[in-house]
Amino acid sequence: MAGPVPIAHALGEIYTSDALPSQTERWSSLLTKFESAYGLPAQFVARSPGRVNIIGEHIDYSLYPVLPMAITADALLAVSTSPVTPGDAATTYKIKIANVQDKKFPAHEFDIPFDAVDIDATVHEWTNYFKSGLRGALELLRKKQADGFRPQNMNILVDGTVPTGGGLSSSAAFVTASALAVMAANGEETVDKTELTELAIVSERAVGVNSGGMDQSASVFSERGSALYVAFAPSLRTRPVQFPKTNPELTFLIAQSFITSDKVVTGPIHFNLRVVECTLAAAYLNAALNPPGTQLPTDGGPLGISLHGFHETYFALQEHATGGARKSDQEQLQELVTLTKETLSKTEGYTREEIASVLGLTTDELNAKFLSSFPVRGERFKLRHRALHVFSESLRMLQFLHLLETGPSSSGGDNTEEYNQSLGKLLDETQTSCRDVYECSCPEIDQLCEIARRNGSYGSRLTGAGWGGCSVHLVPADRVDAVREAWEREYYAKLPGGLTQEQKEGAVVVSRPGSGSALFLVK
Ligand code: NG1
Ligand code: MG
Repeated sequence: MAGPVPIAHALGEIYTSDALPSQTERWSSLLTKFESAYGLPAQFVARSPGRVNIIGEHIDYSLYPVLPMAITADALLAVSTSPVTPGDAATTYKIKIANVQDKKFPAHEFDIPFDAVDIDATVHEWTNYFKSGLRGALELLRKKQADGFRPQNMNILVDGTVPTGGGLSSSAAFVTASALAVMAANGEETVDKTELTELAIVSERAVGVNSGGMDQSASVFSERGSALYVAFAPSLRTRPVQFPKTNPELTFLIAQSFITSDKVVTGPIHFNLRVVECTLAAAYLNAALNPPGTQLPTDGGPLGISLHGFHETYFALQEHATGGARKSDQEQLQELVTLTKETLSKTEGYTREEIASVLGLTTDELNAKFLSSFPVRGERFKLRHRALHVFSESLRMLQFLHLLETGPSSSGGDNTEEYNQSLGKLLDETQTSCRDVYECSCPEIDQLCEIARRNGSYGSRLTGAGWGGCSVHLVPADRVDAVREAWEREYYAKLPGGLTQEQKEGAVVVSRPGSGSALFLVK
């Protein structure tokens, strides 16, 4: 599974039996447009899908495992390359990049110096995502290839179908497809999936978001027909997880709220602030509960240390001190919920001064260490709430995974209904925790969930970062139409301003788990 990204040697191979006819048209039209834009044919297409997270929300950047799956919507980059004119005079290479939606995403030409890719994260510009993939891929290429490595010029035409700002990770699809395209353009046609994912995780941070690693992993590693278990510590590990066959079949419905939440814009009060709060909670719990001077591992979290690192350290020290047996992961998480309630007692949150004094730092030192790499705004940091969400959500993720792996019990009678309800209950509990404890839902998402449950969904919740975006619902196949119709009547029809035809068509998707990143050579 950690193997290279597959290459199809003829473009025809992507038209598998379940590909929609519209996909065939889409690919042909991309290649035709490429030729008319650049006056020569594309040499290859890099593809990466969006993802929906099934369970494990806002815990990836605390380095706890998550369970997403790839969706069919994706980012495609059609590419042709040419070498930089030889000779010592050249100091730059040329990237021409355009998008099939050229009004929304205008074309650009960049002359980029050989040695550095400049990204201005303060400007909200679609090509920043390409550049972040470019920067990461070049770092890897420089390690792999001999001295004097010079990037190729590239002509690129992008076609993305993952809605932006919608919780389905258009950004990871675009960054991983971009990185893959740059690797291929520079002669690396088999790319190690772990390397590709890790570079995409780090490079997406260049766009100004404290990204976890779930999206990039799901985009790169997913396999058709399965969800993907992704663990981050001590290092990235993935494995496909099959859904049990039940009758009626269980489907995941994805519903857009059409409330756009853009992390780059609202990060300081939403996403990036949560990352900071979780990191501060880890530091605080460590100072309060571990012996003085205990250092947490810098384990790859966006700000160095993580709640997962605290978790591991705390129990390792406990086992060592008491000589006791290792508790199960579920027991440990339950204990952490209790400890958090006792230790982080202030429900109104903590000021910088209060946190600094527990950590034995000055406020300036605290700011420099935790509050300066990404802009955040906040007077009080709700460490109790954030830690409680992370530990309880990790517990729910493990319980959900366990249910999927054991399936409905075959011992005596049919308990499918009860089984489906147990899965759904965990999803509903995630939504409650996101709404009340992590405070990342919004009234519109809450409403979509409520409508769905009333019409036959077993469990409903937001997916992705929240504050708008998408929701995911576990619905038996025979209730899909009822849920859809209820949303149409009670939610979409009432949205102020109404929906465009395109929005109507994209509002609700029945998603099948799709396959991850791939490169297609054009013959
Ligand atoms: P979205 O907003 O769907 O891209 C974000 C993070 C994920 C994860 C989820 C919350 C980025 C690129 N993605 O997803 O890593 O933390 O929120 O579970 O920041
Ligand atoms: Mg994103």
